[in-house]
Amino acid sequence: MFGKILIANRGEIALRIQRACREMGIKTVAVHSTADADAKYVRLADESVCIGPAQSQLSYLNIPAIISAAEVTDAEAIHPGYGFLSENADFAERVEKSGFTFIGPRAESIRLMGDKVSAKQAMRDAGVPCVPGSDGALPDNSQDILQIAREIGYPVIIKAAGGGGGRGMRVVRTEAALLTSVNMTKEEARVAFGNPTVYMEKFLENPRHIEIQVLSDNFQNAVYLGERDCSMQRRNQKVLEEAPAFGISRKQIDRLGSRCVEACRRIGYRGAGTFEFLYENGEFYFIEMNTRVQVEHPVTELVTGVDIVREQIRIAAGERLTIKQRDIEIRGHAIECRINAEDPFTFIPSPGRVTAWHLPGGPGIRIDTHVFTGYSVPPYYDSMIGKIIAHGDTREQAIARMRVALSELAVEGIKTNTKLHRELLADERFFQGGTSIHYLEEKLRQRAASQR
Ligand code: MV4
Repeated sequence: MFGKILIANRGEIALRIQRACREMGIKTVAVHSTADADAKYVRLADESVCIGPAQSQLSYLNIPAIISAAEVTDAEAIHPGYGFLSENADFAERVEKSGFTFIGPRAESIRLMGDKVSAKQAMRDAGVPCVPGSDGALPDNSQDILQIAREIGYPVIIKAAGGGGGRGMRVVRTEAALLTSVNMTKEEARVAFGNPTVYMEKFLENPRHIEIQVLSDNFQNAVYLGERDCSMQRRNQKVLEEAPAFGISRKQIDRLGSRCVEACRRIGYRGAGTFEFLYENGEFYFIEMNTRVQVEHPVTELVTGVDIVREQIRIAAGERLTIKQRDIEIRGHAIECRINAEDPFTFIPSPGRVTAWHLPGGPGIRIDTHVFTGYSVPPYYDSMIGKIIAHGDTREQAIARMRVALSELAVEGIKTNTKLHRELLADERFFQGGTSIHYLEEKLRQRAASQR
């Protein structure tokens, strides 16, 4: 096992990773920008290194500074967390070439999944169900593009190979709009991702976003830890996640999970990963794979009892998965609310000093946050400042516990989206379960209209 790990991230996930390390008896190195010098995870780390100014580009995305920090502190491995450099194949490669272990998949797997065309091809070859669409990249010839769209049937969606997470996409509803839309998406993709490659899919009008969590070791052992429903989102930012997904049978998840595990073995995947699917009319369609630990990993931890970050570290250290698929059971239900420092109506970020911070507690409540009374939320990074996760025997109990938790949460000095969460937890359609990826935005439109 590693003696010392450098955590190349900030905020709640830096603290989450640090806790896993400390539990395992591993020393930690925190790296931080000047804006995060007084952060809790910096204080609690065995060592810390300032890697640059507030701006992410010069600190948390500064590859040479992070590798130098690992060198001067004699760290053996680097955990990238989520966001920042976590899905940067060049970073993973440079970490390994510098003699450190990257706590994540091989650079080759990150690259494969980073290109959405190659990712989809690999998954299709491995028997994972995909959205019907072009076989790979769209050709240059206009007649061929028109023909592909006719075969798929309108509406279609044009997506950039270099995109993902909702960036570089365009819905096309008529043949008249197709070629212009393809060219515009290509041009935007060339500018944004340095890669003009685009592909085409059938556009699914009202799906849910269901994802499968996997863990895979270096010895062809892989397991799936069930699914999460992440449909409650606004502008591709998840707001609330839950596990398991309401109304989807275990049998169907088991079939899908087995395909994901098989795909992991085929591509020699290592570490934690998430297969993202759209779910519509009882069918799953693969869209993307994330090669990192995700923000919403705690809901899976609470329903499976598996410590995902600990497993990431064990796998990176070359240990075998000790968990067998038959040992994994889904126990009860978990819901996560992401707490953001933002206005609950305009969603404008609200950085600043937290003058009061009262957290909920009690049975089935987990809080992942780096915030404390007196902490200043810096304006330079993502507005998420913590997560409340509620677990119960049933979805109803998890909801009841989350409602109590949200009623106890008291934050002063900055605005948070707590009010939005309270409204959501009181929402009849949410209570029924199974709402689509468009539900929250529709609800927010109605809320805005009723304000006028
Ligand atoms: C889609 C889709 C409908 N049909 N693909 C957006 C994020 C990126 N991961 C893929 N996305 C979508 N792809 C087809 N063929 C709708 C979305 C989509 C979406 C997906 C998941 C979660 C939230 C979303 C919000 C808007 C659109």
